Amino acid sequence: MRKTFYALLTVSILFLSAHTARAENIDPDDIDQQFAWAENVGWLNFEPAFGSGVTVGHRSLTGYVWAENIGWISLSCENTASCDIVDYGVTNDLVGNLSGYAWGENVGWISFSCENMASCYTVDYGVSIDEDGQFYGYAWAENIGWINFDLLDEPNYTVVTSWEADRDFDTVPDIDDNCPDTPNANQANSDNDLMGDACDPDDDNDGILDDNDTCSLEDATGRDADADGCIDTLVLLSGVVEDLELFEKFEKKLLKKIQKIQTALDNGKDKKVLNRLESFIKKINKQRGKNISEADADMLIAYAQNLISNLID
Ligand SMILES: [Ca+2]
Ligand SMILES: [Ca+2]
Ligand SMILES: [Ca+2]
Ligand SMILES: [Ca+2]
Repeated sequence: MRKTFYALLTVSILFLSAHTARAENIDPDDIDQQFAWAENVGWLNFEPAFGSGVTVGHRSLTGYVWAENIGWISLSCENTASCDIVDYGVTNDLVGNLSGYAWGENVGWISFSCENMASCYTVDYGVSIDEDGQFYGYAWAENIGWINFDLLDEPNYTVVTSWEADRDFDTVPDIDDNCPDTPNANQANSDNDLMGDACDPDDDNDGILDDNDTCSLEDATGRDADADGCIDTLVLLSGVVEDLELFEKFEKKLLKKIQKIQTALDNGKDKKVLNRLESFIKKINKQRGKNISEADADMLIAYAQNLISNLID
């Protein structure tokens, strides 16, 4: 037994000498939230007073766990740059579901997920990290049985990390990220809804999707009769009329009316503007179903009414 201990100590020193300088990220609040429980060997310390401790990364865990009765447990072959010889390690799937194997010098392989051996159908187990950085679940060690992270009735005996999932690697953790799958470090969000501009199909929330929205950052809700995503304006009305492909004679009359409204507007004659808009509406209603379809008539009248509302507003 003593011999084993010294052998262990030697290996431990070798382990420690190979430690990288990565900072561990266990127990961020410094309240001893760093222990799992192995049913047959006691406490496992994820942030021991000596050694590098454990670092949780987006794709893998590195460093060593110290168990008072079984010595060091390595979480990655990277610890000793030995991946060319034996490739092993505990992996993270970017969102906190762990799998893969750790290696205990004296206890052999420790599996962090039943998926490792496709045994979930018979024995379902695994270790995960939740949004608060708390580990939960069970690992399985071939020689010492279950390692328990679910110590809920023992609040001081748990493992907590400051690592936070950030699956698009934009440095904004998933939990705060308005586009967790689209990198957008600036988090720009024009309409202040739940989706950032980078992943929001309708950046101004006016119901016209960005791809079809000529004014994708202008909320035209209720003021967009022609559904181009822009607030209706007199300047754009001539183009709207031209796009309708009306009979040439009728189109010319409407364009002339619009020109007159524009002149009144330029001269600051608001009353005249209103009267001429009303006259424009009347003209369209008169030709409804004749020189202009019902649908086009409805649209142009709604457009003119939006201009009237804008004036009154
Ligand atoms: Ca992110
Ligand atoms: Ca948005
Ligand atoms: Ca829009
Ligand atoms: Ca419009």
